[in-house]
Amino acid sequence: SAVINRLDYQEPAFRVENINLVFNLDPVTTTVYNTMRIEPLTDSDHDLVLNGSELELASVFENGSPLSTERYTVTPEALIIRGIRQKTTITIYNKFHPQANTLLSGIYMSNGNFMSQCESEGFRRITYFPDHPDMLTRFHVEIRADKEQYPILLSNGNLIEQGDLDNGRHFAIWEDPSLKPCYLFALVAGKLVKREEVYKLANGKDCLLQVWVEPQNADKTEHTMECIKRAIHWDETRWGLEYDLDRFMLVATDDFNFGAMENKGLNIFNTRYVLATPKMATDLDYFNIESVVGHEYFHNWTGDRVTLRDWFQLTLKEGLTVFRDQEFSRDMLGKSAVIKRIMDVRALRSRQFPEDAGPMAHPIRPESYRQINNFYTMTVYEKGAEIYRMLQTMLGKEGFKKGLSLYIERNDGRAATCEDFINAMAEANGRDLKQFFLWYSQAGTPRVQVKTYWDPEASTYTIVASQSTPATPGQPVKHPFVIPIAVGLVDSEGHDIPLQLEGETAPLGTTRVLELKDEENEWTFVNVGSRPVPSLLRDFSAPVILDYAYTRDELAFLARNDADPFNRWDAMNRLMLGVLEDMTDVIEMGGKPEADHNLLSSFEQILTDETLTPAFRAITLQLPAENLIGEPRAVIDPDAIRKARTELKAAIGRRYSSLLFKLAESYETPGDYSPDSESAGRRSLKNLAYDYLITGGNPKALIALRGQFEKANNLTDKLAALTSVVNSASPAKTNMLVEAAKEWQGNPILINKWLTVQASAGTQPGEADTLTRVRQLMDCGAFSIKNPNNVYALILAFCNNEPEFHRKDGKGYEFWLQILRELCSVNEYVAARVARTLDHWKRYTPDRAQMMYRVLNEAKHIPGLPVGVQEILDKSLG
Ligand code: B3K
Ligand code: ZN
Repeated sequence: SAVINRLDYQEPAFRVENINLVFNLDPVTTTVYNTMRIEPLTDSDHDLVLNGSELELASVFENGSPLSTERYTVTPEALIIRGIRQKTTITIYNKFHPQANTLLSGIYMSNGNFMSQCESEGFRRITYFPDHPDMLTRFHVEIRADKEQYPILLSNGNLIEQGDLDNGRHFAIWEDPSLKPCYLFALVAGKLVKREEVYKLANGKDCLLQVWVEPQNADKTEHTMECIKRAIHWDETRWGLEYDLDRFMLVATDDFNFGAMENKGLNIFNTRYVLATPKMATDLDYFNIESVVGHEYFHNWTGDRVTLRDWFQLTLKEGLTVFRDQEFSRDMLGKSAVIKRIMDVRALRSRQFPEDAGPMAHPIRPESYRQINNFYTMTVYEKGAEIYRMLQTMLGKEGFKKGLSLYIERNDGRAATCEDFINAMAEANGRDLKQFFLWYSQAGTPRVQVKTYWDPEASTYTIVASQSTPATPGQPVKHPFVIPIAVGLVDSEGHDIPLQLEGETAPLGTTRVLELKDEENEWTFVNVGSRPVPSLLRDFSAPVILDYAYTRDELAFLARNDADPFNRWDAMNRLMLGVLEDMTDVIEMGGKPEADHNLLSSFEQILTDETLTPAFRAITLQLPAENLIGEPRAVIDPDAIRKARTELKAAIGRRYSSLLFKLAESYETPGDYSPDSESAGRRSLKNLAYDYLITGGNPKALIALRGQFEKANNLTDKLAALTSVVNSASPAKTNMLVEAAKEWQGNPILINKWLTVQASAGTQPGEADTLTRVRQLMDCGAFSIKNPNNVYALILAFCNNEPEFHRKDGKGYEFWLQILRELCSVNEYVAARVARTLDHWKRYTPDRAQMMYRVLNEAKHIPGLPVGVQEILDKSLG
């Protein structure tokens, strides 16, 4: 169907003053009475368009009397009412079918409970309504349901009344005092148990906090509750933003299309971001739960109270809220804060940069879409977050905070645009942000090329930076961005030089943010008596690709000495990437690659540097992911890349075996499990050491890992052991997988991890290939194509397993097509995500590219192809 364009936005012609909903819940057919107080806003003769999708309309009334059929039209997508000239009351009686709702949008069933998901356009699958984010209204909701089956009835806001009805049914009435768009509506009903606590807000008011889960999960929500309290407190102290309702509820479900949802006062979460015990959640899970709980909570201000004018503004809430959750996690980490920055940049480079360089490239505020669900992307979220971070870097923390306060003050209770945000920032700081705003409209990752000149006679050091941004679909030519480049200069002793720019009277600090605004700019530092090594883009001050001709010696030097911990990590990462590129080249040419000695000695230095935290050492010594190695290559050959990476890992494992062993043993974490960053760091370094060792073929490592697998009191160690062994040649993996299945059975989150370990593994000589095993796992009883978590854990994990998915015989692509076909009739949103795994087909070896091209074209003929999937296929084929 049609393309929606940002510039076609039209102000609503009606206002919905309030809505009163009465639900009669039934899994097969649920009925809704929907009464809206409607006010026309213009004099002109507009029709009232109420969106509706897969609904059964029973009847329509105006002010209590049936509306004559001449006054309205029903289409598969809308109910259109004509002739509303003054304030009036419309009542609609409609039905829908929760159990048949496999799209998991609207109201659907999950393990016998009713759950809802409305963002972006799910509310129209519940009842007829102007389903646009700028349509703010007040909700009054009555839920009626069987009392025994559905003892708990929840919706947004405050519980006004509850009681019994006839026939074993009961009801609850909820009223949300806030104005909200319908995408923030939520309804939950079923057998749920809660953890609850009364928490004192900074303003002295009590707030009731509740975490609702299925009964078998009652004991797994302690961590989540702690995270909610931390998030509330952080938002109060860092930004002065307080919670505004008497209660905050969070509900967990196993059936969810993505991570979580910020419905006003009633967040709904995928169980994987809620449930945690030492035996079912890894350190990373504990950490991610904190960040997702924070994210959804922070939406209360950036998303809910200030919402969006239209979906094109998505990054206004998402980019900003990701930025806020990143800052939250960093603040919670204390002295290990840089770890979070490293993880975020790693994700940006490995998933957003490719998106920005591919056929789906779009600005953080897209100009058009066919299916908005396709635009909940790494670009809108993660690159978006970088845009807000750059503002904070340029305006300073205080300046940014002032701007955010002004933005919120002006837009509270309104549906805002990205312009509203930038204008507030600009005004609060007295700055012109016109050029900065290009970050919202131009796609593509800018490349910043830096050259440096040291003049020994004048003792000056000049930095010349130039920028260029590649063409992206629909945007052949780009204007220069404003790019904040944080710079330090490191002397030969490894110390930062105090920085004084030409024209300044005294040095000021050791890190400067230079603003690159033109195609090329230069800066000259004075009093630079010896040649420094530049530390560029500190803390990753802008989402760009930095080109600077570092020698390997310089990278090794920075990895050891840079005062900016992010750049220490980055230097090591660049060094490893460079070596891996070379090794891949050699393999592609049929040679035998060798590990670089500079890299090896840096590896050893960092490994043994006790001044660094174990967490930092672990993350710095992890080899770059395969897709990052592929990214800069002219043609991607996944086999060569995996081979190079495995060889390097093995070489390191062999070369430093005794050191790695000693280290692994000394970083055991005895005693009770705790997910704190210090203990997590120790585990991560230990498991990294074992992984190098087992890849190097060390038999003692296998024994140690089997022991760890059996005895571990926490999932981090257990899963790390399993993963390392499964990726090794050891036949021990078979038994370990069987044991894990026995122990994890019945816990969907653990079973998903079990599926992922297998879908991500390589094929060892003599074993059944990974694809065959994936097919078997689909039939193992623990997998359902209707459950998105299952699909992500098994299918998506396999599609991201480069050499196995991109097998030379093309069977991976046939599998992709078969799955896509099935998913199209089950859940088109999940289908669209799977479809995207081929969007880089052009980058691969010609034989592979051709086969991908063929299945992409075949996919276009899937009967009933949803427009969202079609949009992805069309763009991919470009
Ligand atoms: N706002 C939701 C995402 C909704 C996705 C709809 N396709 C969760 C979040 O970003 O916080
Ligand atoms: Zn969000």
